[in-house]
Amino acid sequence: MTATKEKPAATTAEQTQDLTDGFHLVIDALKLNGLTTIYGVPGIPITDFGRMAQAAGVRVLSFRHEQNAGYAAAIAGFLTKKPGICLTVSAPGFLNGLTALAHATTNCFPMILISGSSEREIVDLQQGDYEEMDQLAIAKPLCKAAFRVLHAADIGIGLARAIRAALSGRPGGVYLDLPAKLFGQIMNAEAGRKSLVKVIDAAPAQIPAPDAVKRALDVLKSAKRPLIILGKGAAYAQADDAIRALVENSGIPFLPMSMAKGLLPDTHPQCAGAARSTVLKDSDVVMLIGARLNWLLSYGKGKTWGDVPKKFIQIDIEPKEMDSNVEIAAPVVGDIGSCVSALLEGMGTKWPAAPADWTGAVKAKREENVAKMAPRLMNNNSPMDYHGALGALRTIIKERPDAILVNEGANTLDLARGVIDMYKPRKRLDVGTWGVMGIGMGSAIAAAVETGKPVLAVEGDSAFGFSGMEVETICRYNLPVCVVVFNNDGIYRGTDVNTAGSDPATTVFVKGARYDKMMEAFGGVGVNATTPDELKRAVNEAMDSGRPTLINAVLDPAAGSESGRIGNLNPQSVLRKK
Ligand code: OXT
Ligand code: ADP
Ligand code: MG
Repeated sequence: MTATKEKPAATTAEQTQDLTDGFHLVIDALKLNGLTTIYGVPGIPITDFGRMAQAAGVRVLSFRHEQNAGYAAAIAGFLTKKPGICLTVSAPGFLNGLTALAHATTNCFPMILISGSSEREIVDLQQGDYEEMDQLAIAKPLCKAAFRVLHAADIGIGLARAIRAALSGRPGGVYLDLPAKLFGQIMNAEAGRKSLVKVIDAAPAQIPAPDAVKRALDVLKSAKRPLIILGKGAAYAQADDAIRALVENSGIPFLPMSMAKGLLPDTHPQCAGAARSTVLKDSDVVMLIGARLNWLLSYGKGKTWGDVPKKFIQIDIEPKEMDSNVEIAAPVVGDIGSCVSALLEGMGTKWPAAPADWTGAVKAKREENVAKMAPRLMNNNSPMDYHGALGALRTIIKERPDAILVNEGANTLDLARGVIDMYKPRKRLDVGTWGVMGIGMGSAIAAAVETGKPVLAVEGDSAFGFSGMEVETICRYNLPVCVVVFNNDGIYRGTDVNTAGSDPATTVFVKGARYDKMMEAFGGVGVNATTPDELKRAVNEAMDSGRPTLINAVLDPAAGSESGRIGNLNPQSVLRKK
């Protein structure tokens, strides 16, 4: 790469011909590794970097807040198996991006937060630099790895280390600290080119030990009531055909975790999503594929799991995950594609079908629950309740299985998860392991950018508020995103009253707010929908047109319960006056 006029240190024509600089080396290193989309917010010291990257053919999406850019990068990592790149300015921008980096790490999504930073000499002596902060030290405990590059000649290695750390083993978030001075450093262009590293085989196959595979098959064979739980690690692995073959060849009921919905269709005859409590309680052997026994699975013990003694088989790339909560009878450590293929091979063609009394019982429970819910989805009430509104959206996803569903909120999340069937892998993106409000618009933007598919974002009104300003970003890039805000005037409900004073209760918002006007303010389409029929019509129009749309879905403020389906996690005070 030859230097261009942006390079401040290059002064003569002779010098510029064979020089490069930090700006260009970072761009070239990203491109060399196929990382051609950046989500970020510009400012000192990375404004010019964004311009130059754009000029060099990198897609640079500018957000209104780094946290949303970070959530976009995190979910881009999940969708593509390449690290999503988030670019921030120093201290405050870096901190804004850090929540998303921690979220990516917690969820095992590969992401690299690249942040400009202030000058080491001044920061380390705490002499009060512009946006002074020891960013590397702060990032370290919140991500999988953190690196700083001080010399232009090390940019290639720095980025290679970041990519490998993000992708290999259990994926996660990586921090890359680039001090302002680095960008302007110049070096010989040829030497610069040679210093870049194309990362070969960043996530090498990790083949499970044959003993481990045999042990797992022995345990599985002994089962009378086997269950397969699919987690978002299984969705991330993109081993869709092998997983489907494992499920179908064994005939075992499967339970998808939230973001694994659609790996096999929720309408698949073996899907036990609608018989969740039954299969958790009554199963005797449980095979976890890319799912952890954390809070979302009640740690693998207690009331949720009932009295039937369980044996667990766990497939995971992270050896330390085994026995983290309960004993794992058959750990299978490796990447999901390799592990599932090895299991399939071991099962051969004569694997006994799962016991019919068990599969029959699961089917009966599922059908009972589906039948129980069906009439609630058909109402056309105004104001809407959750089931009426979700009944309309469920049909839309059924008719448009390629669309990506983004979902956050409390009731809006928990009820949509159950009501809206998914049909294809990696089409449901939500709050993840931490239950984060605010992933909505970042996820929607990245989903549209990375896949080119239409996106339906179903948002609680509180959840939407965390990233709502990004509707401008959606309009600016003219993305095919339809946002539906389930507006029940508040967090969980809009009916709380503060009996102790004139301030509103802590969980309620302005009554009758019109979120649709926000989208109109930026040239998108805004619709106020008061019935499920109106909602359905408006969403279909948005999905057909591909125009940025926000539908304010007017829900009954009394609809919803405290914390959705996880109200039990709220601590109770015996002293609280009712
Ligand atoms: O088997 P049983 O009988 O048990 O029945 C189950 C299934 O079998 C059945 N089912 C079905 N039946 C029929 N048909 C079908 N198709 C079907 N499918 C399933 O239904 C039941 C339930 O099934 P499910 O859902 O699978 O099972 P369950 O028991 O719920 O599973 C347990 C869990 C734990 C796995 C599941 O509940 C789960 O995944 N939960 C995730 C919960 C979560 O993460 N919530 C988000 C956090 S809540 C809270 O923290 C909020 N905050 C605070 C805050 C946060 N989070 N973040 C930040 C940055 N700041 C603050 C805030 C501010 S939520 C929130 C805003 C809320 O307000 P909004 O306005 O946004 O939202 P609204 O509430 O809508 O107003
Ligand atoms: P869920 O919330 O859906 O239950 P979790 O986030 O708890 O899922 O678990 C995902 C698991 O998947 C993590 O333990 C992670 O190590 C594992 N994982 C991620 N990618 C792979 C992969 N390619 N191969 C094997 N395991 C993986
Ligand atoms: Mg709400």
